Amino acid sequence: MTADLFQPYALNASITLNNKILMAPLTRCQADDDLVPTQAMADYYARRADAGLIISEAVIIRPDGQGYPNTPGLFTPEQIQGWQKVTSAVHAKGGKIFAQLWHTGRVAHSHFFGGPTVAPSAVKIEGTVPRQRELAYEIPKALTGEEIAQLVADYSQAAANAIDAGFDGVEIHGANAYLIDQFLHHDSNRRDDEFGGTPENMARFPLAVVDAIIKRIGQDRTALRVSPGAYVNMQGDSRDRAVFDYFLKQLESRQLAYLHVGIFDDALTFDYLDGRVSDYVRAHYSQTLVGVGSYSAETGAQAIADGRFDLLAIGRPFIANPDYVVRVRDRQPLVSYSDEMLAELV
Ligand code: FNR
Ligand code: 8K6
Repeated sequence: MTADLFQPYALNASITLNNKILMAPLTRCQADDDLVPTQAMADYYARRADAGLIISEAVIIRPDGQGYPNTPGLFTPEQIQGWQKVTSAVHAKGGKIFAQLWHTGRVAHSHFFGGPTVAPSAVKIEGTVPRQRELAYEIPKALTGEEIAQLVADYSQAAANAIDAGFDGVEIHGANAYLIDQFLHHDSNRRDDEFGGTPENMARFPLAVVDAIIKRIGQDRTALRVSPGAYVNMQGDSRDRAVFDYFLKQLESRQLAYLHVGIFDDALTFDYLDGRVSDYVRAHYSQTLVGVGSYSAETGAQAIADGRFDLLAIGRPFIANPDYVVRVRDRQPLVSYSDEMLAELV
């Protein structure tokens, strides 16, 4: 059953993956204090180069996108050079790597950049920053139309920087209740201008980011992660369904490299999506879909065989097993993941 995972897969005319196992994006908070990737990070990614595609940990596009300590950036020359070390180490071992482009929106904290935090609307989330629990989340400043246009330009520049840094492409982080996702859900988007209120308006900024990046680096190198199901830092709202129905329909014409579900456990069901997120997206989007969320190689291969998605992303098991692909291929036992493993890059 898992043999099919080891078949090559053509994302498009320019990129063919060696196998169907992707390393999911995994924030590790181990960049240096200038948010520059380190040699230890290059070694960590190189050890995982036999994944069909590595999706990098989320990378902030500009300072006010930061919501956690020591998350790497892609907006200074030093950060671009740091990533060059990572991408050349991965390429030297025959691997491929996309950069995940990130702005946390209202999940940012002014502690990291001097404030203010920005979001579609001035609605804060409850709680405190992981790893820095003394920092309570703040009421964000609602973005102006001009500031939204600047964000689109900054995403596009970060995509160009990713290509300069040697990445094979980018995955736009449109998932997990961060900035782009905040525009797509009614809980976080209360706007009454052209960026809120209707599905067309709520999808306007996300589509502008997608289109600007496609224009800059090409559709073959542009991918997107989405979370139609609200499960973290977001309240679900049945009206969100119409927003994603519209958004996914619009994405069909963009010919992205792939679309990736953002979820921790794909067994979760959502009333307003009539079931699992992956099944909802598959029913509304016909091109390459990446499934994820508490799968094993066996259950993921079964889901691919059943036509539920095309490629499998693996997260936590890849932290515990740098040689995950070889272990699955050779039927060797896996090391179980535990949260303590996050302390160190192995
Ligand atoms: C994540 N996840 C995540 N997702 C994302 O889009 N960008 C990110 O930077 C991160 N960072 C991150 C860090 C850590 C420590 C964990 C555990 C998870 C979510 C991840 O990509 C994946 O969707 C989930 O981990 C579910 O897949 P697994 O782990 O069940 O295979
Ligand atoms: C610890 C700093 C790095 C954090 C990066 C983001 C990682 C993930 C944690 C998000 C919270 C997970 C929520 C899981 C919800 C499960 C729903 C059933």
